[in-house]
Amino acid sequence: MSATQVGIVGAGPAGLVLAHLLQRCGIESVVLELHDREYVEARVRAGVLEQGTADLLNRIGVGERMRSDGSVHRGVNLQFLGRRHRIALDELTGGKAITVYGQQEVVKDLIAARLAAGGEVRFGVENVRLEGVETDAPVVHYRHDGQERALRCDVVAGCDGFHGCCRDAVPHARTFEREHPFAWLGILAAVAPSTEELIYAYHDRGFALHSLRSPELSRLYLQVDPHDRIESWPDERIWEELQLRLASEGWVLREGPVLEKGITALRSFVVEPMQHRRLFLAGDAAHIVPATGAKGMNLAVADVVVLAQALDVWYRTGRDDGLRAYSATCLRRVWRVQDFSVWMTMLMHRHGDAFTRRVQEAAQAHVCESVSAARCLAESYVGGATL
Ligand code: RFL
Ligand code: PHB
Repeated sequence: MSATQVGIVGAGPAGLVLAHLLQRCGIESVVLELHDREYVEARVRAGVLEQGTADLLNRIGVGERMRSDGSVHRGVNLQFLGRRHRIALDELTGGKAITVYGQQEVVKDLIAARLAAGGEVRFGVENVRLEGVETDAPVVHYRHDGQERALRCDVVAGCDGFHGCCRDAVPHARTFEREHPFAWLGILAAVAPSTEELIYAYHDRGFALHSLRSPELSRLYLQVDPHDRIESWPDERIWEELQLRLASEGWVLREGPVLEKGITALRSFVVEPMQHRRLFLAGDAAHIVPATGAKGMNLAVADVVVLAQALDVWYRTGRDDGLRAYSATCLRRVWRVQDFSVWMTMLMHRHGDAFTRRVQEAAQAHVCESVSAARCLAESYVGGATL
């Protein structure tokens, strides 16, 4: 049996950032990942980093490519029935901004830095099972290279995403869940973005979003029915729908080859508590927010910052109050972000009856007309302080 101080299950943003933060405090860890490195590095997901997340990546020394290839956005556009309204993030928040940089690029940077520093990431592990998380010596069992292996640790960090196994090891957990009646069809297209800043568009035919990845790559989304299948969305239909929903006078949406496409349900999910004795859940393993607020990866990073600080104090002084407060500390941010993400979702998607739509239109007008409403949106969008 091998041993380490912190066994980390999952090499997504949560697991990899945690490994870096611990290494900086001199705490050893091993990361166990189900998929191979190529798969993890190619998975197209989030794109928006809050100011605090970008600052943290810079602080831990993995921000070089983000600074050169990512782009800092000082505003976002909301579009209601063809009329575009810019939210000046920096002016409304005292100088804060977001950074647009693909999650898979963040993951590549984290893996490269981890391996360069001599840290361990075991890719392609199967059948992970946790034993003894209620004791002082939990063990992570797994299969690797056809052999049964075991990793003894002081603490296990469950960073294995929404479909992982660690959450099941929290007994008496309470889950809170809402399936929103929409899904997002997302595409990555080989075409220069038609906009410098994101466009969130509300339209009679449904929501659409124009995001970016690089000077040659655009990322776009459409609200679709959660039961829709990707086969019923050939590329021509996707572009046709994007043209309709994003249309604005004097503006042209450029089209290009679709490199990747998929449908993801919009879901809200929270598990309480996020810990059980020596097991701590972080990121999507503990909570999912609908993508409209662009918060999932940022929340994952915020959790592991709290965990790393608590572990640092525990190892240095033996004080465990930070660890005991872990779940409560994280859940305060999680529910605030859930509130913002659900609000943004309801503001921007086509849903409900005629009454709901009138209320929605009033909320849209309020954001455009009231500086304090716009500031509230901007502050939530750029995110709070990451400890
Ligand atoms: P991840 O990234 O899912 O990583 C979990 C890792 O654990 C592995 N794993 C296991 N490993 C070992 N044993 C097992 N049994 C395992 N089971 C799973 C998985 O292979 C994986 O490598 O979770 P993490 O680290 O918590 O990070 C969360 C983020 O990935 C997620 O919240 C975001 O992608 C959400 N999200 C967005 N977040 C943002 O902050 N900004 C955005 O702009 C944004 N846009 C999005 C999004 C998510 C989307 N989709 C596809 C769900 C847009 C979309 C369309
Ligand atoms: C993305 O670029 O993938 C993205 C941007 C904003 C969102 C969600 C996803 O709200």
